[in-house]
Amino acid sequence: MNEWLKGILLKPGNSDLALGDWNVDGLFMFITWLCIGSFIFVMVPMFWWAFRYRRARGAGHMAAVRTPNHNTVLEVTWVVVPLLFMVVVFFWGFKGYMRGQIAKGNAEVINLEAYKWAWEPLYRNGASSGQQVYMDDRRTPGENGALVGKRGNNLFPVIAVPEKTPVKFIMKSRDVMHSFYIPDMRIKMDIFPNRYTSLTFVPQDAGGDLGNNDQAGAVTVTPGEIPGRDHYVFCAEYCGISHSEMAAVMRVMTPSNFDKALETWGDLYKGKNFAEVGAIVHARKCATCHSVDGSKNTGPTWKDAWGKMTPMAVGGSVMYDENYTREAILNPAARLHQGYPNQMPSFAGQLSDNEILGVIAYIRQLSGKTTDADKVPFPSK
Ligand code: HEC
Ligand SMILES: [Cu+2]
Repeated sequence: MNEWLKGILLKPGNSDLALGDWNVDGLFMFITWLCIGSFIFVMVPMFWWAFRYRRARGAGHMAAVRTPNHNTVLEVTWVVVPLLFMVVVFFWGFKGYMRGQIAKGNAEVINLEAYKWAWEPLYRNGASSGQQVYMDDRRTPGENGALVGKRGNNLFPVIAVPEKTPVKFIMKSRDVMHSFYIPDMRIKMDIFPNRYTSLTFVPQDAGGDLGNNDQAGAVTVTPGEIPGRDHYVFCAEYCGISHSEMAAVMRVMTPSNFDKALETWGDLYKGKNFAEVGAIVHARKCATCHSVDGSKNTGPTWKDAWGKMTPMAVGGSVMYDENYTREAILNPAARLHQGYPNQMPSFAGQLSDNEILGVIAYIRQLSGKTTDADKVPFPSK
């Protein structure tokens, strides 16, 4: 009965917090049964008494009868008994909370920055997420090998974690409050500007041996695909208009694949030219707002944009060239594209001059105006 109800209410858990003693799932089910029990305990007598003491047919008006208004034994009982249940819930929950706070042994420390509207992990070797995926990708290869069918609109970063190894996330926000939420890991922690929060858990299922967890059908568009099992990550704190698109994919990898991912992601631009680096920058930092296929998003598309006169919000127009692009990246509010909100964060200090040249090369390429300079190998750092 318990397993049956649990199967309806919860996805299979995939971390030590879901599976261990004092686990989140156990407490969740305890509270669920407590609610069901108290519901029955209150509702059944209530309906029974309402029926039992109903006014008899044809009885007419009755004089009110004085009823007892005080019963010490009863009152102490209904205060103390629920209190005892609450004390159990408190210590059970507190124990679970501490398990999510105190890292076990040699935890893999991962820094995580949240911002409107994306996630950026930072690993021990300086690598960030090197993969972006579409969630719920239902495309299959059609003619010419091109993918056809339905998929989501947005790209989401992959956050890699090693299986069966304690991981510790140290989190901060670049702007407003967010919340790191992975339903099937049973973790959720708020993230603040000007303050760190942390949480720790042991991911369990890189081999997929713990049941149904292939939730996000992921397709990689950036180099270095490393396999693992994917789990949804959501922001659980309303943080502005694109809050609902602030998601990521947590990929649980075998420890050796995890090391491989860090190595590849630590040197993403190796062997790439400027336009290719621009495509990587786009996938990692700009794809949530700028499409490359002509579709309108929070920001204007980059397809066929280069070299055109671009209408400005204040009237008039500006040539879409190197200087306009650079200014739009470093100081987006300076000249707004007509019909678009002032929603772009400044990337000053976050993109190197060469990366900006990469973006310029990429936008040129998307407009069919590639120059030789765009094919120059990108200097490794
Ligand atoms: C949160 C959404 C968002 C993100 C992320 C974002 N942009 Fe923008 N961007 C916009 C919006 C909205 C505009 C139009 C308003 C404006 O001109 O600032 C814009 C305008 C631009 C323009 C001017 C284009 C035009 O048609 O006028 C460029 C160039 C640009 N962004 C580059 C980038 C690059 C490069 C990145 C990633 C490093 C990026 N943007 C990330 C929202 C975003
Ligand atoms: Cu958020």
